[in-house]
Amino acid sequence: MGAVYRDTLEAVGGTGAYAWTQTGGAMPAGLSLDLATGLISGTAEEDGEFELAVEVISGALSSSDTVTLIIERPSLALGDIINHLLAPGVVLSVDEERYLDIIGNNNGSFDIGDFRAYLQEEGLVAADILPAAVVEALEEMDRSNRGAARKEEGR
Ligand SMILES: [Ca+2]
Repeated sequence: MGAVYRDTLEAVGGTGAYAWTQTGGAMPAGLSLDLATGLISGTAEEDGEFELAVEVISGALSSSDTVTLIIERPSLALGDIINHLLAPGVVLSVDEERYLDIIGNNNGSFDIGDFRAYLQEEGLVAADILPAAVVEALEEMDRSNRGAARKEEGR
């Protein structure tokens, strides 16, 4: 979850041109199958085991099979996430940051609300430990800080 995934389904024995179809199962959110190339790609936004039924057609031939995708959550240390909040871009990888954003508000960047979502998912805080107004104030502070950081970079 959070990492870019790319893998191509392969078939042999056809005419060389293959058309793929997903005939059953559910693709994890964030991933998609390119019907012309068999490429499964994207960034998974949910974990679990996903069994897909696929069919490939080439000329007069066809074949069916199942593909199992296992999506796992990265194992992160609380201390690393806190340090990353204090020094963004230093501690966690881009994939780990993306994972935290996915379980948070999925707005494309890591923020204090994503950290809160992580704490809730891990059972480290109750769902209602912070009133919504406080969370909004923290997120506004985070946005302001990012704006200030961008201005400094622009100098
Ligand atoms: Ca976010």
